[in-house]
Amino acid sequence: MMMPYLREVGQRWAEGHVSVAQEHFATNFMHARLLAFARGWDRGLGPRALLACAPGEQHTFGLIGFGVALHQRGWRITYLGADTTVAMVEEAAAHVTPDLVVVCAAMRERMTATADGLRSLSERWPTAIAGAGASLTLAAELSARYLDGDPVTAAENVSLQG
Ligand code: B12
Repeated sequence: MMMPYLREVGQRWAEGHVSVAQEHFATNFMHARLLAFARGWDRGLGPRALLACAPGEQHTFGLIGFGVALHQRGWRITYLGADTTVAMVEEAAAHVTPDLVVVCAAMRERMTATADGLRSLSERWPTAIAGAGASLTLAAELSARYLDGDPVTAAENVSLQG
């Protein structure tokens, strides 16, 4: 419900119908609403996913939506949020021993800038990349899994395939 709305805001913003202030208001509002759905998502007995945006990446909505959808399917979520270094992901992974690490970016450069780190991350932990900056080709280069499609469909696939 919120994802198409955001696209519309972005579109209208790009076309000049929405001011930067309105767009900031809308995104901050949306961020707070999405995180309200996320309450308690680290609890439970199911498998654990560790979620992070790539270094420099501020687009968190897709990742939060994915976390909410995955928690609804019984997974526990550890969420590191925007602009996360691979070292931070490694440190968190050592603490929570995730069943899946997901790194997300809207732009490909954010992934490739940290390619070596992501490659060594995926040697240690089951790692997937997602978002518009990810692709099947890039995932293959990083020896990672690619989460195709929208966050809800991807959560469904992960929970079905493990
Ligand atoms: C909200 C927003 C912001 C917010 C983000 C707030 C937040 N906490 O997330 C703020 C204001 C911070 C922001 C900043 C910027 N943004 Co912005 N933003 C958007 C906007 C309006 C919506 C993005 C969004 O969340 N959509 C909802 C998600 C779910 O949909 P989606 O992005 O289309 O993703 C699809 C898939 O990629 C996938 N997906 C996405 N994430 C994930 C995660 C998982 C796990 C999975 C499985 C799938 C998945 O699911 C979606 C549906 O298929 C878009 C405009 C638009 N029309 O999309 C621009 C947009 C993404 N932003 C853009 C840009 C350029 C920027 C800035 C560089 C602007 C600037 N000059 O400062 C900065 C960069 C910040 C940074 N360092 O990362 C561009 C990106 C263009 C590109 N790809 O190169 C867009 C497309 C706007 C545009 N038309 O130019 N932005």
